[in-house]
Amino acid sequence: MSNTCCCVNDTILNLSTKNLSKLPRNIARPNYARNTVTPGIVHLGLGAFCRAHLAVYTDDLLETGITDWGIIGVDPLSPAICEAIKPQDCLYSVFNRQSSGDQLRVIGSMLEALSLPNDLDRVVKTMIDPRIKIVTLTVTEKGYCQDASTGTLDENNHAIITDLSNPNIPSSVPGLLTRAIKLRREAGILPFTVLVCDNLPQNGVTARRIVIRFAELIDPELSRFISENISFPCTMVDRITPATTDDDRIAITKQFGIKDAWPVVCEPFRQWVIEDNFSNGRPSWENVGALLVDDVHPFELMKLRCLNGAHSTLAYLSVISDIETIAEAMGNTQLNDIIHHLWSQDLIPTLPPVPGTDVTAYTVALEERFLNPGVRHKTIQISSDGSQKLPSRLLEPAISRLRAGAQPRFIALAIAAWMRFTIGVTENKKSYIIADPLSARLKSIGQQYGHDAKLLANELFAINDIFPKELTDYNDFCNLVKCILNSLITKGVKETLTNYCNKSTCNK
Ligand code: CS2
Repeated sequence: MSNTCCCVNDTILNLSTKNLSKLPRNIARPNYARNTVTPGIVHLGLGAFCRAHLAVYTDDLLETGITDWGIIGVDPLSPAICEAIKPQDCLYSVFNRQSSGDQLRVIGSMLEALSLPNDLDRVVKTMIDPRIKIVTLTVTEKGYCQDASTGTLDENNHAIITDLSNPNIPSSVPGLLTRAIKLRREAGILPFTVLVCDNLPQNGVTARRIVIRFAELIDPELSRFISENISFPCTMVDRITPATTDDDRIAITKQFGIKDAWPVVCEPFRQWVIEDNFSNGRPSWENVGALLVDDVHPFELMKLRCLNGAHSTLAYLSVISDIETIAEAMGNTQLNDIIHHLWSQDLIPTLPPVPGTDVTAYTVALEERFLNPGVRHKTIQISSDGSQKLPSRLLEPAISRLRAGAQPRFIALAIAAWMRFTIGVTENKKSYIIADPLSARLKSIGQQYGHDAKLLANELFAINDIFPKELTDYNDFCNLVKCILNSLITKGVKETLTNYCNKSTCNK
């Protein structure tokens, strides 16, 4: 890889169809005729993840000569990414960062970009186009409007209440899916498959339960139709993609001589395991590296717990102790040790056998991935939405260890770190934003009780949207969390970890 700017006549090229053939030679780009590709997928959620994952697999597929699986992207939250890539003919680049040299690849599988609520009519029309056979989703955990305590639809969610009273103008993901399914059915068009690509446990099963419940509340007959005719395969999706920064945009221009309004930065690794259960056909993603299986669950548990659980643990311990990125955190000897204990003692023992996978080797590879210095994955980014993430990443494995009679000491540490995080101020007295659907409640608890570990923990443990009663009934475990929290508040992360690892604190 060359670090010198390699532009045509020293001009910086904007990304566009017209400029594709003029791009510097070290940039990979679509070799297929984009104008022959027709849409087969509507994707909801235009963030970095889908553009570095689903769209890349699909781009690989289009390279094999297949033409009927282009993607129409929809941003359900904001027009920003859509507005950025539209002038580029929906082309964007994937900036793959690795020690052997950064690589840039322009992706062509996104044919069109729309956003909500501005383009609602067009989005719905597209979703009922008979050529669309799959609706894929990356809308984050909270996008599903799930009630964490029941695992089904959160009927008190504001967007759900609005959509139930006006289902023809949906604003939520369950509302939009239900609307499109209803219109397709009325028009006699075969239903699409709903392919969830978010980090939810049993993501397809969960989304199915939520959509069926939503439909039941407006039209029980439609709800029956969904349960009998629409498949919601489960998936395990993996690629580390930090939020794009201006520094990334500048680095791309400097290294590759092009200007991309909204590139995606990611690691080289990617993995996609998909349950092979599609009601209306599917692309042959298995030809481009995806694994199509009967049961995704073991893969999903391994990834949610070992990767995402370790991420969240590192994120909370790091934000409170002013460590900015996962690479720095994993490079810190103490934190590195903690993660190894977390994997070996508290998480790996909860996993069923994962076909074709040596889980210990998986964690060895994870360590390398976390240490990738090019991927500046901010700990504050990962700290977001803890109320949605903790249950599947750390609380479920904690319960599984407790049921087995073991004390998951390192999960207790992670929970205590999250509790300390709700105080909103680092050890160096810097404030940070607590981004979470429950942020108002978490902040008010953190501010009111942050001086007292017991009170703080009691208030947080009482949020049953996060902590199931089965977990909080384990008194010794809760007391352990309180003890660690007290140490984090009074002594800080470094001293707590030293004492905790040599068992001179909270070790009864
Ligand atoms: C991260 C994930 O932000 C987070 O919570 O743990 O986005 C993680 O990077 C991806 O799941 C990796 O596939």
